[in-house]
Amino acid sequence: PQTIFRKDYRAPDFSVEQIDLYFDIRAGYTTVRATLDMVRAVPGHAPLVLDGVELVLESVAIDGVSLAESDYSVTPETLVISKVPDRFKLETQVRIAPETNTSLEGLYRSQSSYSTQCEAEGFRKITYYPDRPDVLALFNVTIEADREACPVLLSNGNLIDSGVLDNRRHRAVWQDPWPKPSYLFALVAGDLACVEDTFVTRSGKPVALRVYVEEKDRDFCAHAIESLKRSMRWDEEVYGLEYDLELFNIVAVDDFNMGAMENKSLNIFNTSCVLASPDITTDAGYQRIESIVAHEYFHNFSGNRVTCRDWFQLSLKEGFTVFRDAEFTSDMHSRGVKRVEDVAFLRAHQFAEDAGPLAHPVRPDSFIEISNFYTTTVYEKGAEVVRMLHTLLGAEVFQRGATHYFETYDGQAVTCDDFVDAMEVASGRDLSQFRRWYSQPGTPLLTVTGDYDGDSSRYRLTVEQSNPAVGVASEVGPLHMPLALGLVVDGAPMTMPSGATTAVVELTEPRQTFVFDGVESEPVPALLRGFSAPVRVSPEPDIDQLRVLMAADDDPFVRWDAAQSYAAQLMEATVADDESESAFLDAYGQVMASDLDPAMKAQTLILPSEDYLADRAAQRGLVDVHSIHERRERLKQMIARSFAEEWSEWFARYAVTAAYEPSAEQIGHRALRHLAADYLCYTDAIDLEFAEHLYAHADNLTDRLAAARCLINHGSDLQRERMVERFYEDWKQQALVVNAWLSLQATRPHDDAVETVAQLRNHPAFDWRNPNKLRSLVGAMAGRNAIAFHRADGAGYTLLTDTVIAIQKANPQMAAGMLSPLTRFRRYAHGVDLMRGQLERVAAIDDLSRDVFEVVQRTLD
Ligand code: BAL
Ligand code: ZN
Repeated sequence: PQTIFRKDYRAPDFSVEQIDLYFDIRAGYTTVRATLDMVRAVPGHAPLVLDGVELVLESVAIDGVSLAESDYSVTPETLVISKVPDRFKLETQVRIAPETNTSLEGLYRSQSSYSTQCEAEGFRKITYYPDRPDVLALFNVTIEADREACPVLLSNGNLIDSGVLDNRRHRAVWQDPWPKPSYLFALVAGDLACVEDTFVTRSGKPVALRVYVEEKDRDFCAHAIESLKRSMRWDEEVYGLEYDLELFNIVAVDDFNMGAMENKSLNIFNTSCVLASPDITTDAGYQRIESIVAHEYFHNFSGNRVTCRDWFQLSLKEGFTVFRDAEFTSDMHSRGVKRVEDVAFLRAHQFAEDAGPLAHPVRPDSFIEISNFYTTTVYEKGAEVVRMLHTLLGAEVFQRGATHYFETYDGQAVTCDDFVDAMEVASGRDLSQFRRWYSQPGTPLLTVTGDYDGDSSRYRLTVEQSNPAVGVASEVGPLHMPLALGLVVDGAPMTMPSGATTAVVELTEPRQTFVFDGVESEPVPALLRGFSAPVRVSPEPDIDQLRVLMAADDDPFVRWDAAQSYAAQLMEATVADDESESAFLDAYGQVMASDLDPAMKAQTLILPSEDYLADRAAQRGLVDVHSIHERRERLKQMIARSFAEEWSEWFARYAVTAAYEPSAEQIGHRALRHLAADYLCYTDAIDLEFAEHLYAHADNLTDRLAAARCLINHGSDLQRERMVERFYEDWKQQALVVNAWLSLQATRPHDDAVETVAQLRNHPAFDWRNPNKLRSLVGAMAGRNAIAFHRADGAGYTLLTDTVIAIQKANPQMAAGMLSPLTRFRRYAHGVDLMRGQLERVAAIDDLSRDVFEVVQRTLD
């Protein structure tokens, strides 16, 4: 397969002013006629090269004249017409087969509906087209299908005509007034129920909001609709952006590779990211749905009205939109909790990606298959880069920059540099050094030294920056980043000359010293407040300093981070030491007794994840997942025993008696109750009766899963088997709950979870074609069950690899994504050869898909 380089970008030879698409949907095949009004954009005689994959070409004509076969050539991925005029109408007719399209790209069938997924390059599976984001066209779409099988016919924009045809068929005609790239095209045809609401924009324009779902899911749409309305209002209030059509559709689809897709005015969602009810959705699920609905809505401007010039610029829309949705969530709920959740995710997943063979810059320089670059680096690190601009420039200037960006580039396909340009214009600042964030992979390291002089009440903080992934900083140049910090003096954050307790200093040099005067006694520096830059800091504060930060700093992130570091350092200690352990338990008890709000308290009391501990271990040498698991379990046992009475008391105290709602208060209380339940499993006082009781009396999925996890992970064989059986019997009608049931079994931290997962692949509830099932079962075992996945005999690796091999032709995108846990093989103390062996087994396959080929090649290189 061919590697594509960013440096080779060339503007398109032809533009498309308008495309008229006609879909004739029949059982087993669909005919697509496309009429493109094309104009030569670059003077010359370049041939017309259109993208097209798995299309059966039936006819091609230019300006009404059919072409002979000798006038064009067809390859597996292109249609080439060597001679075309400067302006012409191209008509093609192709036949496609949505029913047998298992890649879930292009037009495919899912349950009773036909639907599309075109980002990044799915449109070329629908018709011949210049399938690249910098070709923007007006789309008119006519859909014809059977009235009974497909009563609902949807595409982008406005419905301008519809009617009944002969032979039980009907037609709908959609026109999108906004020019768009092909990746934002969408079509849905099926038998779906519609739940409707209205939003009135700030200028008084009513917008119809429609959510289309399977009839059985009709009652699960309210949360998504409320989330959508909140997002629409927020974008008006914060960014001054008002929705630009009179209709906004969301469609829920069960078979979907991604979480959701921002097609213009016709968002298509994975059912798991839109359907909600207390019985099928967890507390975290409610929050996730709200943020994904918001994310897709925000793309209407950051992505759709201003789009990407090429796929190397993917973070232009994704990083910015993740930043926007995070700010939305922070404004709707707790800013501190949101920040902590996001940093925990970034550290556990993006830091590992940035330290492994698949590391790439936020704006990659090359790819074989763009689908492989929908990564935590492009999304989450990209959002951190935007957040740093926000911190450096301040909210007001940043907002002016965003407005300038949306106004200047409206209707255009632009680059990450254009985004930074807009911020430069708004701020009058030179951000050229900041741009390095877009081109440098790796997590930078800040090495800090503090020096206090009591005589002059002066504290000097020296910061050196380096990037271990790319060598010494001086070779590539230091990065420009904000370091937000405070000084805790005598048990309280010191007020800085600005009047605030936080100072934001700017790092631009390899080594800088910052001087603080009027510091009355030796301070404890609170560095990286709000996680102001996606970096590591070394050395970590020592235990005494961490205790001060946990108790006295006024930044929620710093307090949480101090608690994480404290627990991590204790688990990493080479010798267990009673004094340190009891000091830790003392600090832990103080957090339990503190007046932190319940959600933040739960976050602070949850021990660092095994993924985060693995990332830390990888900084020092090789990762021993079993040792990490055992040390964490040991600490849990210690905490469980020390606070056994408190956990019992909490379990009773935080019982929610009111009917379920996903409110901050209830979510916080449930989090504390489930934390207590988890610890109760480590005490031998009871026979998990509390968990049986919790399951039996639950009115929501969050409680049921917490109870089931206790019984499945800690119960006797009989308790486990009974719980597994009962849960399935109770919920087998709800696909999304069945997915959670699969994950419960796949993540049981035990060697034999591998056999369980292998068997469940033959269960009637499992479906090889459905990405949610693959992720919930095999993906969960490989990504969230280190004990099973890294089993000494390699059975976990083999199971994952067998699955990847089984699906790699049918769904290359999923297969490549699922390989990810194997790609970090070099960092493990055990299993390296077995993992490499599995990757080599994949590499040896003859007809490897491009997606999987690229991942394996980059990993083994
Ligand atoms: N654009 C793909 C899905 C998303 O990031 O919204
Ligand atoms: Zn997105």
